[in-house]
Amino acid sequence: MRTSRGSWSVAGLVAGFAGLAVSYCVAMVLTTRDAPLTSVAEGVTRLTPGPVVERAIGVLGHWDKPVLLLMILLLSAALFAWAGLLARRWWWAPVIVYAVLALVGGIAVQSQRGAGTIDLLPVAVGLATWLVCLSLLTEPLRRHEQATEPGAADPGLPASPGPGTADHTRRTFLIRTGVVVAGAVVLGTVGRVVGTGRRHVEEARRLLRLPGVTEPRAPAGVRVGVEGVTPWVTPADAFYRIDTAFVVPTIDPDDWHLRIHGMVDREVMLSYRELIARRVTQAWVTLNCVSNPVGGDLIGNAWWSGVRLADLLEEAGVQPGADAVLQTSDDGWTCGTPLAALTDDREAMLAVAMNGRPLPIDHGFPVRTIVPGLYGYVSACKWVVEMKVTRFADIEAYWTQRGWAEQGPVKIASRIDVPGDGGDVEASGGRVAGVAWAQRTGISSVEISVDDGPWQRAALGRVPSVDTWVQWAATLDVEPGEHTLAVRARDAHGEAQTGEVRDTVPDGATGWHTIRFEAKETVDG
Ligand SMILES: Nc1nc2c(c(=O)[nH]1)N[C@H]1C(S)=C(S)[C@@H](COP(=O)(O)O)O[C@H]1N2
Ligand SMILES: [Mo]
Repeated sequence: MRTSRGSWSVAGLVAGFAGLAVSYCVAMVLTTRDAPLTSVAEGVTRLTPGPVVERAIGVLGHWDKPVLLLMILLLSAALFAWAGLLARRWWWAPVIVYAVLALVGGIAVQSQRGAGTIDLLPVAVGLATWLVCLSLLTEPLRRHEQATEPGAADPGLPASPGPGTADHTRRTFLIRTGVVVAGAVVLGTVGRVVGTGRRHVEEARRLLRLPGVTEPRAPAGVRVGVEGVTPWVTPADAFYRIDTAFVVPTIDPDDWHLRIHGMVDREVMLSYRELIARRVTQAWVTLNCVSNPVGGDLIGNAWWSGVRLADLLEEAGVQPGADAVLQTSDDGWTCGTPLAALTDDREAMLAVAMNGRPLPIDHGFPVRTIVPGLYGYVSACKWVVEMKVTRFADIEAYWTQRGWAEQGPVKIASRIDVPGDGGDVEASGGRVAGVAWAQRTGISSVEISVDDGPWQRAALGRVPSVDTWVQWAATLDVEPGEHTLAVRARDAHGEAQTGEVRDTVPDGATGWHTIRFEAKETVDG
């Protein structure tokens, strides 16, 4: 008995749809963006002449998109089945079919607005799934054919295979098909649930109106006016992102609650509506990550709007002996924040908006904590849902369990933005610039040194408070050729940024940012 052509096309179909399901799931988990198949549909719509699209919409009405998706699915099904059939003769033939399909998917994904390399991941994972599943499913079919084909058997062995072999390979094929189908259904469903939740919350976020939240207006004089220096205000979509969430929590504001408990006189339970009905506080605060290496870019400056934590904690009535607040995120991440930082006069807040808009989901929507002067890992809890007033002696938090320091005050630091490492500058009159920060204390001066020479003062931009970074700029006058440039800052207490080189673990890197550059007679442009 030979295997039927049917089994081979079923293998192709099942492997094909498993790949689509996996790519869909990965796309939903990764981003809000459409799955590759949907991107292809959008690409087809974009490439179709306008009048044809209009006619189709005229005939199909709201059904134009489902019908197009269905047509693409049917075409894919035919190609998948064909790939399965081809596999019977030439193992490499389906690889070509899949490669072409993946290429089409990849191009469609990349042609979307704002697409990045990461958007190719669903396509790549889908392609890998096709190859693995197809070989899994066709392997028993191949064995079956070899076992049952006369003459194919090893001449040294008895001519006819044992009676169980054909049954055995068929059973293997059926079991594997079942497993692949079940896996695809599960992953497809997971993708759907994740994707729907995210879209729903995106919609809720878009419709929010936050009273008292104003547009970010950078104060006068913050910019030093050197081209290439990091913008003083970091747009939300350029703001660094650090979290441990594989799937970002998507919380409908109507479902959000914050519980303040532990060593307090009265537990506080707060809904989102109650939170945004309170008095809004707003501040420019520069947030940075303890894992930021010297010269790194895990730092950003934004206009945050929210509710002061000092007031909320006062209402709860903090009991004597407490020195910490254990914050918990909706995704289970925790951090321990010094109580004093949440109750003194700094603008420690439950932030609901970033740069005048509701927080982006990735940055903690609907509510996160912002505490000026502390690294994010001990303070800036995104998707915060619980605050327990407690003692450091009694708690451990996510990163402190993993070797990072319990306390995480931001260290004095400075960075060269212009020129970039290895860049060119005009030897005489060329401008160099960057940023420096010492949140809570403020920067009093920034100095640069060329080739380890004497330190020279840079000019500083203005700042609205001690809690933001400051831009600096200086003018060079050096011989043409290769040089190094180093920068160091001093805080408002007169403490100088240390040149001692230390790693980010356990409480933040130190050392002077130093780059190489080439001084030229003239730089074009
Ligand atoms: N829920 C949650 N909040 C978190 C984290 C996290 O992993 N999960 N990471 C923290 C760290 S280490 C930093 S530096 C900041 C980064 O905030 P951002 O992603 O908005 O820039 O968030 C903090 N809040
Ligand atoms: Mo961080």
